[in-house]
Amino acid sequence: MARSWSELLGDDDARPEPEERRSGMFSRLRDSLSKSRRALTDELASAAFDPGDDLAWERLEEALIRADVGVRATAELVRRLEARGQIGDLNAALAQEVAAMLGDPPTLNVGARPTVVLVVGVNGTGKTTTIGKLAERLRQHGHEVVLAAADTFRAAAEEQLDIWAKRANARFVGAERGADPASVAYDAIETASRDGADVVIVDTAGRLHTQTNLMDELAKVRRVIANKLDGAPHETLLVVDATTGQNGVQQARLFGEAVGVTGVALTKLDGSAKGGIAIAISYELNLPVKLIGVGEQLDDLRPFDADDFARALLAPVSQ
Ligand SMILES: Nc1nc2c(ncn2[C@@H]2O[C@H](COP(=O)(O)OP(=O)(O)OP(=O)(O)O)[C@@H](O)[C@H]2O)c(=O)[nH]1
Ligand SMILES: [Mg+2]
Repeated sequence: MARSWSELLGDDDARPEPEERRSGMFSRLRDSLSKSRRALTDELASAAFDPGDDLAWERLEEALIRADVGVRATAELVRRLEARGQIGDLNAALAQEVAAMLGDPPTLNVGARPTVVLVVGVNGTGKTTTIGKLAERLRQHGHEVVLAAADTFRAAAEEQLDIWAKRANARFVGAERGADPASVAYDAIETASRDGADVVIVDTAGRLHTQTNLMDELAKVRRVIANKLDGAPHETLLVVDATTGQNGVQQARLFGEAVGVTGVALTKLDGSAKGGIAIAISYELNLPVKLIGVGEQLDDLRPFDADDFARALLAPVSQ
């Protein structure tokens, strides 16, 4: 049974009216994308867009590439805009095409018991923080959560996850330092199955996508999870730091080859001018962005909404 991430996490904006709530969330998203938006729209806003002007198309392409949309996604966006003939308001037209390219709202299959979410990524991208926020939000919405500290590389990593587990009232499964990360994942699924928990989230040590032996270790974690429970992991989330720009595409490609990534959590969008990477990853690799991190607070993790993202990224600067 697939459920949307926004249904799973809800939104904790207290305003009662859905419209008002949406606009509150939207303005926060717009604020956090302000650097990315400036990088993109400063270029575009300078003159009215004339589809007959080749230079205007060139400027548009350059602006998109500079904003980390990526060469292929940029070419596709331009192709779609050209196919429109009349463009009118360029920002609005671009926002529509970006939203269409980013696709449907992301879902998580929660029919299984437990649902297993494996979280992977390069060092320091925000894996543990994202897991902590996720656990707390899932708990708030009535899901029993088990956190697995399969980052056995650093003692501090386990402590950090344990703190989040206590805060979120989630079960915590750890191991001795240096233990096999795959065995921690195994134990956590066993614990969750025994206790009837709904979701297991497996934290892993950060690693470079180019470190073959560490990528092999991750593939083993995945294999052990898959052998332990049919259909698991139900989600393999790659956490990408939005400030890294195009390297994120390469990370997604190589992690995808090693462990079959099913979705991306794009963090630190709040401090990044490279939010366009969301479009590059999802178009070039056909890999949906499912969650975005827009700060260090609990409610700064949110389900990705293509329409809101596109509008926030391309809203006129004066708004
Ligand atoms: N501004 C901002 N900071 C974030 C976001 N997500 C995470 N961080 C910060 O990024 C830093 C690293 O976060 P961690 O969760 O420890 O990253 P990690 O991927 O688990 O790191 P390793 O386990 O060492 O690979 C922390 O200071 C977080 O508070 C975000 O969306 N926005
Ligand atoms: Mg960590």
